[in-house]
Amino acid sequence: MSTNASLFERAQRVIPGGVNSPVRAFRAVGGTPRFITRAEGAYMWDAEGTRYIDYIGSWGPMILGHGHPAVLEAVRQAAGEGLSFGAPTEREIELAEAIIALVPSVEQVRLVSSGTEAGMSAIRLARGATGRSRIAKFEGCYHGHADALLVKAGSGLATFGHPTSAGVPPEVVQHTLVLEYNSLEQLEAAFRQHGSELACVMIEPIAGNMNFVRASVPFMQRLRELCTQHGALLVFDEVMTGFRVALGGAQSLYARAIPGFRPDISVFGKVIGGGMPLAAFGTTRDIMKQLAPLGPVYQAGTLSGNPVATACGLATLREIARPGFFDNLSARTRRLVDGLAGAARETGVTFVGDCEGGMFGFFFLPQLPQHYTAVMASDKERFNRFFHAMLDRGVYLAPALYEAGFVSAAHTDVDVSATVQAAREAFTA
Ligand code: KE4
Repeated sequence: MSTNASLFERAQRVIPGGVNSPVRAFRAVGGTPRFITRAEGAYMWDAEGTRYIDYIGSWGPMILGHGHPAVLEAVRQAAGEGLSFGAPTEREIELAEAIIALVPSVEQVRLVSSGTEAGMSAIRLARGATGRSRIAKFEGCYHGHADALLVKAGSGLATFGHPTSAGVPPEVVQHTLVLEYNSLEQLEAAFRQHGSELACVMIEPIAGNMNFVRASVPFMQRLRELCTQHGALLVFDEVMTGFRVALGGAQSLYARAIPGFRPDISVFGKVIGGGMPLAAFGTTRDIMKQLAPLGPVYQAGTLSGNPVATACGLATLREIARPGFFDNLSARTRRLVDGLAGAARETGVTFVGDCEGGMFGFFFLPQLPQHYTAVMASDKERFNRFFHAMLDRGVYLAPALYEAGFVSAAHTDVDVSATVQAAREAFTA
């Protein structure tokens, strides 16, 4: 039988870092990544036969748990009819209709194959629709690896960014402004200086790429006002939060707090593919008519709207739209976070957690951080020890302190209790 270590050694010979996405390599937490052989419900098994309670869920898509019968049946049926046609199908219409029915701000969607592709296309659409080049994002938010978005804050207030990755020419990110998340001061300054030049402002409404940081309601309200006032489009990156924190995504939560709130463009991924390569971006019909073949903004994809992926996504959306689904998921996720906080109190560990729907995060900090600098002040070594102590106890958390966690409908209260018990031990490991 292959071990995780032997597989990792072999993988590194033929795949950079042994992985097809960097975070999987465990470099942030150290140790050997687990090579997963199969998953079912709330569990995954690695190459050595060890079972884990899975709080990654493929980084969000597996909201139903692994191997949901209705999803597997839909995929089997679709696969038998054909894997890919490169021609339109009725199922793409059905998935578009399902997304639009759940998200009032969206009148039309374009299906693509990854969150990166959706975010990149949303930026291009915003630039094409406004005729403006400059964009703004927030430090700590990740919107996929399109060049224009691999950027870190410039020095000083509201200055244009510098590349965070080699291979991204500085001129590609010179139009990208990077602001501090939840900073009204920087928001006001940015719009004072550049408001008329901004095509869009892109934000993770709940930043799962900073573990779990909420944009405050006053901040979001002001962002919406300034975008409207200056003609910049507000792009909600709901790749992680969409159909995960609520059936209508994070925007439905802000619409409850801010009357009439809606973003201009929404980006989706993860859950809408149910574990298969599928993402989407959408907005009003008026803006979407800028897209080829109707308008001048080009965007395309060989496997966009793939018939098997759309079957998987549709079956997933049908299940999460069932009455009570999010009530149950939210309650179970809340029980997990409260249980972890209780175990931390019992063991005298500084800990704070938060959750929304089936998404959660926690920090070894006295209070919830509001921005990237505060998140990165979290005790990294302590997190890494905790991560491995939990992994050794059969609980698979996100292998990085800046990543969120995910609960599925397949997680039971027994799983939550087992996780809390493991944490009680792991906090003092
Ligand atoms: P993908 O291209 O990985 O499908 O989506 C990019 C993306 C866009 N927007 C948000 C808010 C995202 O969280 C992501 C991807 N999330 C990461 C986890 N933080 C995926 C895991 C990985 O990179 O392997």
